[in-house]
Amino acid sequence: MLDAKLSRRGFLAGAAGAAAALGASGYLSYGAWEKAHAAEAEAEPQFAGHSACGGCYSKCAYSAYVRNGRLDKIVGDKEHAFGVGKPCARGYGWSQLAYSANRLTDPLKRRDDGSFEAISWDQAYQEIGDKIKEIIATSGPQALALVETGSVSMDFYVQRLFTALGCANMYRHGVACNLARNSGLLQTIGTGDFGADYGNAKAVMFIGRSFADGIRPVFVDEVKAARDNGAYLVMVDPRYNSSMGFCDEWVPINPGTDLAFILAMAHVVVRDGLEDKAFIASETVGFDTWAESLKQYTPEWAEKITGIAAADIERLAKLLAENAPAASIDSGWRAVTGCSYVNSGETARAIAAFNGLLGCWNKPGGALLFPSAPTFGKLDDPRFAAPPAVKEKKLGTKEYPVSLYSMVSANFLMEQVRDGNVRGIMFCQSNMVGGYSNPKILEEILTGAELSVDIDVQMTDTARCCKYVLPDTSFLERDDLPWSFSYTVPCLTLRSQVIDVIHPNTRPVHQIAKELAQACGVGQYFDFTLDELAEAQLNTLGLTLAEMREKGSISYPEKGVDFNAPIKWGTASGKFQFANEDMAKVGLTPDVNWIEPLVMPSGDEFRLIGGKQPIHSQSWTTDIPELIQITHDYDLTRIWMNAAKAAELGIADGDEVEVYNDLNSGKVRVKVTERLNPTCIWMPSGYGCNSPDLTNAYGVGLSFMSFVPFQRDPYYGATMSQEALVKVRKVGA
Ligand SMILES: Nc1nc2c(c(=O)[nH]1)N[C@H]1C(S)=C(S)[C@@H](COP(=O)(O)OP(=O)(O)OC[C@H]3O[C@@H](n4cnc5c(=O)[nH]c(N)nc54)[C@H](O)[C@@H]3O)O[C@H]1N2
Ligand SMILES: Nc1nc2c(c(=O)[nH]1)N[C@H]1C(S)=C(S)[C@@H](COP(=O)(O)OP(=O)(O)OC[C@H]3O[C@@H](n4cnc5c(=O)[nH]c(N)nc54)[C@H](O)[C@@H]3O)O[C@H]1N2
Ligand code: SF4
Ligand SMILES: [Mo]
Repeated sequence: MLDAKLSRRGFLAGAAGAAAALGASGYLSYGAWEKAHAAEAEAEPQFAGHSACGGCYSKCAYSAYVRNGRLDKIVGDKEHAFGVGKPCARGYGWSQLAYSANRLTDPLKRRDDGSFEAISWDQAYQEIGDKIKEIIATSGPQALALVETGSVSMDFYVQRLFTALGCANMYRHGVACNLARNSGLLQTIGTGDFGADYGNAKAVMFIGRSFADGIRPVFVDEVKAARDNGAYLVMVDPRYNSSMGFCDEWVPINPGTDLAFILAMAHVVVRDGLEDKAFIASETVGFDTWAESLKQYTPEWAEKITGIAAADIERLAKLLAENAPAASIDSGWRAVTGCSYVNSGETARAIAAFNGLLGCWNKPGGALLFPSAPTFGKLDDPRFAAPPAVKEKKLGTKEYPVSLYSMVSANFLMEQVRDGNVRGIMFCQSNMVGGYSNPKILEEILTGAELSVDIDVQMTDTARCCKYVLPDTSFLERDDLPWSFSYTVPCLTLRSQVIDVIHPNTRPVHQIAKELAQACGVGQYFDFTLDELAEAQLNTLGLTLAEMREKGSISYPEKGVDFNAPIKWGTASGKFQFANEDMAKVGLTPDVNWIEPLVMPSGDEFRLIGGKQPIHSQSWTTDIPELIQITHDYDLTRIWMNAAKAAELGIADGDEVEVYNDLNSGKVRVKVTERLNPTCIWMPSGYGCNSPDLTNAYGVGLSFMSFVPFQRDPYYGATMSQEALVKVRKVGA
C-alpha cells in the first residue's frame, strides 16, 4: 500500500538523485536533499493538498503548496473550527520538521551503555512482538500500557492494537495538562470542557488563561471580537501576560489561591441576591448547600489569602453579575484549573458553579456547552469490526473514581511500571519524561522497564530512555483518517499527504501499528487500508474520500450552539450540580469549599509557576531552528522575578541567577519586572531539553518540571506542577 502511494506521488522517480546522496546511516541531510533537487530549478509553487498542522493539539487545517517537491508555503483553511484560516507562528515553524537534520530516520535499539544502534524493521517487530507475547502469556495484557496523544489515525490504529491485545491501560497527556479541570467540570456540568460566546459578551474574566500565549487561533479571534465589541475583560494572573493587550484590568493574584477568590466572589453574589434565581430553580441541584457554605468566604477572608483587596473582589463579582447572562468566567486550560495545584479540580468546579450563579449557560454572551462533533455511522464491512471490548478498567480507575475515565492519571501508571505491575510500555507522540512530572524520576522508572517502545519523529527525552525507538513519518508525509472537531461551529477535516516521504526508512504510524499487530499475532484486526477505512467512515456522512481530499475541511454552522434549545446536562442527576454526593468518594465535600495549596512560600522561597510562549509547543518544537532562533534573539529563556524582590536579593535585570531546590538547580538569566506577583518566579515551560541528539534544543534554558516533585493530587491524580518552591541567588554573589 505504501509503495503504491509513493509511486503515485512520484517519489521513487523524483528522488533517484536523492537516493544516491544517502549516507551509510540511511540518513539524507537537508543539504543533500536540496542538492538532489536543485536540477528541478525554479518552478511555481503548486497546491499539493490539505494538511492539518502537527504543531500542537489544535490541528489547524491548511493548504500546502510545494515547489520542486519541497513545502513552499502554507495557507490556512478557514473552515477549520480551531484554525479559522490563521496558523500561528509555531505552525509555520513546525512545518519545517520534515526537513530537520535531527529527525529519527531508522528503527533504533538501546544498548546497555545507553547508546543506540540502528536495526531493521523486521528485527524491531520480531523482538517487540515476542516480548509482548511473553508478557501477555505470563502476566496478562494488563501488564502492558500505552501513552499516546496524536492524530486521529494514530489514535485509531494504536488504540485498536492495544484493544486487540486485550489491554485497557491507555493514557494521554492530561495528567500534566487538563486532568483536574476536565474531571472537576464533569462533576458539575456533565462534560469536561466549555467555552464562551466571547463575541457577544459584555464581561469575561480569565483566570490563568492567556489566549495570546497559549494559542488556539480561534480564541485569539474571539477575544479580539469581544474587545472590539466593548466587553470588559479581566485578567486574573500573577503575571502580566501577553493577552493583556486585549484586557481592561489585571488582577495580580497570589498563585494557587484562585479558589479563594472565586468563592469570595460567589459569596458576594449570593449575599446580595444577585444570582439567577430562575436558572437555579429550574436547572440545578445543590444550591442551598453551597449558599450556606459560602457565608464563611467573605472578601475580607479572601483578601488575606489572595492578596487582592476585598473592595476589588466585591467590585468584580458585581461587574460579572450585573452583566449576566452576557458574562462568564473562562474555563481555563492548564495553569490554574488543569493540573497545577491540589485545589485545581475544585477551582474548575468553582468556576462552573460561579457561572451557574450567573445563569449564563448557553446564553448569548455567556458560557457555552459545545454541540457534538459530526460522528460517523456504523460501518457494515466486517473487516472494520472492533476487537472484543476489554472488560477490565485501566489501572488507576479504582484509585481515582471521579476522574474522567479517558484521562486517568498517567503518573499513577508510572508507579505501576516502577513496581513491576506494568512490564511493557509504549509511547506514541508523547514526551512523558520531558513534561509529565519530575524528569529524573520518570527517566529512572522508564529505563528500568522490561520493555519500552517509543514512536516519535525525534529523539526526545522519553525516546532516549526507551529500548526501542521507531521513526514515524512527519505529518506532512502521511495521510490521515477524517477528523471531527467539536466547537461552537463543529467541523470535519481530512489531512492528506502533501510531500513525499523524505527518509525512506521511516514509516507512517498507522503502518507501524498494523505491522506491530501482525508481529503480536493480532493482525487480523487490521485487514484494510487507511483509505478504505476513511472512505467507509465518510460514506456514512454522505461524503466521499475524493470530495474530502479536495475540500480539506467542512464546517457545520447549522449544528452550532442553539441558544434556544433546552440544555441536556450530562450529569448523574441530569441537572447542573452545585453539589454532588459523589465527591465523598475522594474525600471532598459535595459543594465546593476552600482547599489550601499543598505548599506556600515563606522567607526567601518563591512558588515556581510556568507558562507557554507563543513560539513553542510544550517540549516539542524547541529543536526547530527557526523557532529556537527566536528564543535566542529575544532572550526568552529568562525567568521573571518581581522588581522589589530582586532588589532585596541584589539581583538586577539580565543577571545570571541560580534557581534551586532539593530536586534540582540550574543557571539562567533573569528578567526583573513589576509585572509579576512577588510571591512567585515565572519560568517559560518549553525549555531544558536533555537529549543531546536534539542539537538545537539541548541544554537551552531550564526544565520547569525538574523542580517539581513526583506527586499527584489525591482527588484526580494530576501532577500538581506548580506545587513546588524554589530559591534564587545571583551567580557569583
Ligand atoms: N516541560 C513541560 N512540560 C509540559 C508542558 C510544557 O509546556 N512544558 N505542557 C504540559 C501540557 S499543557 C501538555 S498538553 C503536555 C503535552 O504532553 P505531550 O502530549 O507528551 O507533548 P510533548 O511533551 O510536547 O511531546 C509530544 C511528542 O510528540 C512528538 N511528535 C510530534 N509530532 C509527531 C508525529 O507526527 N508523530 C509522532 N509519532 N510523534 C510526534 C514530539 O516529537 C514530542 O516528542 O505536556 C505538559 N507538560
Ligand atoms: N504557544 C503555545 N500555545 C499553546 C500551547 C503551547 O505549548 N504553546 N499548548 C496548548 C495546550 S496543550 C494548552 S493546555 C494550552 C494552555 O493554555 P494556558 O493554560 O493559557 O497556558 P499557560 O501559559 O500554561 O498558563 C496561562 C497563564 O496562567 C498563569 N498562571 C500560572 N499560575 C497561575 C495561578 O496560580 N493563578 C492564575 N490566576 N494564573 C496563573 C501564567 O502566568 C500564564 O500566563 O495552550 C495551548 N496552546
Ligand atoms: S495553534 Fe499553531 S501550532 Fe497549534 S495546530 Fe494551530 S497552527 Fe499548529
Ligand atoms: Mo495542554
